[in-house]
Amino acid sequence: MSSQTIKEVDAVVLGAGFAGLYMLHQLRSKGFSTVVYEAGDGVGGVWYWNRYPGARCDIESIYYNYTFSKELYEEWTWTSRFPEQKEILQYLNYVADRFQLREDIQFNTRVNAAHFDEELNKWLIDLNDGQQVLAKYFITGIGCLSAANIPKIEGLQQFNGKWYHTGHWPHEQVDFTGKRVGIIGTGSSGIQAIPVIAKVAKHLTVFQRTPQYTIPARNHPYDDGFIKETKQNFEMLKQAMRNSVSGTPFAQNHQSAMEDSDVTRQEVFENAWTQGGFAFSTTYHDLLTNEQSNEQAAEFIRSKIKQIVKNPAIAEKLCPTYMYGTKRQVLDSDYFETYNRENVLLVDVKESPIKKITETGIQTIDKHFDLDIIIFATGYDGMTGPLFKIDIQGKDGVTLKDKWEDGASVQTYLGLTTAGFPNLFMITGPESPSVLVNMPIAIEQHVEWIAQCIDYLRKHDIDVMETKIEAEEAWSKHCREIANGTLYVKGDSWYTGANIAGKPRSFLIYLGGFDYYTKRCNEVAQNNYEGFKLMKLKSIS
Ligand code: N01
Repeated sequence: MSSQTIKEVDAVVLGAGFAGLYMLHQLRSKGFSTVVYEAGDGVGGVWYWNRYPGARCDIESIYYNYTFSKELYEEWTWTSRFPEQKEILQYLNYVADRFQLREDIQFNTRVNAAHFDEELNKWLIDLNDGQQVLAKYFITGIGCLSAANIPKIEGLQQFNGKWYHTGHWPHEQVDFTGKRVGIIGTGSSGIQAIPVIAKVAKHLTVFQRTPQYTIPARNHPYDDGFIKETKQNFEMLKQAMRNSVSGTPFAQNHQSAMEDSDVTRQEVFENAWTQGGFAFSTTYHDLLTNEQSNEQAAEFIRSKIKQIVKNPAIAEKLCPTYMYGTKRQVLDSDYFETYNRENVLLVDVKESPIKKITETGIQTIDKHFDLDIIIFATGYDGMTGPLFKIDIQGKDGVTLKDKWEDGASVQTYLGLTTAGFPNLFMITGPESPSVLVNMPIAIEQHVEWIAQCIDYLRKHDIDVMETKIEAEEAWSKHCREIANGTLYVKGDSWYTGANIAGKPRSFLIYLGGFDYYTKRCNEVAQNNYEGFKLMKLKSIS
């Protein structure tokens, strides 16, 4: 093929969220020509798309930001403990302007395909506007949860009302006043949206398939003194987060829940419940490895649900029975309290499955529910879903989907690269710590590693970097071994792919700790990128 008319850059980055923005900043500051392609018309990634009512982060705002710039940390002031989507989006817009990133971002542009050209040793990238671009490096920053799951329910197209997915929420305000609303799904998105919509809608019907363990977020505004102290402690906080197990500066608890007496354990859980946020999940170290400990936590939350929800029959339906924490811990604001409202109805779709969507609402096997608006809070095809949406083709014409057998046999090296796909990097890819770590911190670590790696390749005149198969086999085996020692793998969740009909089951999050993971990535770099084949063009031809 001729590359004469095709635009060429050093690196193409996908997505202008936390990952893409920082990747662009890093590469540009090292002198690499870089372009970011973003499907939306603005920056923000997940925070651009998820504008549903009640959307906010479940990591505390003072930790949920970049740490690469002290100045940036000092300039930006969060207003509350758990930031609203709007505020995070404002932050990312501020970052984009502060570091003049927009000039190298092409908005409203999707990458349809990226094929590795073995003659040129470059990635040929096809955009949805028909343009093509060549890049030495192809870097995905598309997140783990960007492929929306809209269940195939018969009749959706004939519904006369409006319908939305939480992850593709319209930019204009949706007015629920006087409306009969139905919401399908009670994960993090549904649980955030339900209390907010219930306050405005005429009536809200919640179609619940699996009840959730959710903990009060106990969001509150920050006071000036706290913010000042946090900013003064920036360096300490940064180091604490970057050297931690989870990307947050919390000390790890090494105690088993079964070591405490019943009374003490109740007190520990009660304190965490009162504190709100993720404190509950860190009360004991073995909540996700020991079934007995897990059941203690689960029973505590069930007892809270029964205290809060006045109607015992509804409370019973809201009590989860799966193992605590094997789905993502949800944080809420008045979720269970919402079921005490007269205008809210809970429908258990395991008891009474949805049969179809009609012109006027939802028909379960027992009853028809008249609705003006249907909301799908039905989650995502996680981890591999966003990557499989793009036709990524490596050497010998093999696509990522083929290599990974639609997700049945995912193999990566450090969750960053995969054999047969030279010069491809995945920010927070499968088998990296990703979603079980504070994401901006996980992203920074990946971005810095990738930027340093590309810089190393340039300094050593290396044109092609490719993962050795034995390196990725060893990494994947290590990931699986750790995961199999936990209860996560027993859960039916998007972590395991069980939420998507027909998706092969696999657990693709590295659970060995962010601190260990970072150390391992650094060792690989220090050992001149062990586990990779580093090739100069002269030696290839
Ligand atoms: O999606 P989910 P989400 N019929 O997959 C149900 C992050 N996040 O968008 O459990 C009926 O968790 C499904 O039922 P079941 C966070 O990491 C973070 O809520 O599969 N129901 C479930 O109840 C989170 O974990 C934040 O049986 C159907 C729900 O839909 C991740 O995103 C906020 C169904 C989907 O829950 C995903 O959260 C929001 C069907 N056919 C999201 N299909 C914060 O930072 C699915 N369901 C706070």
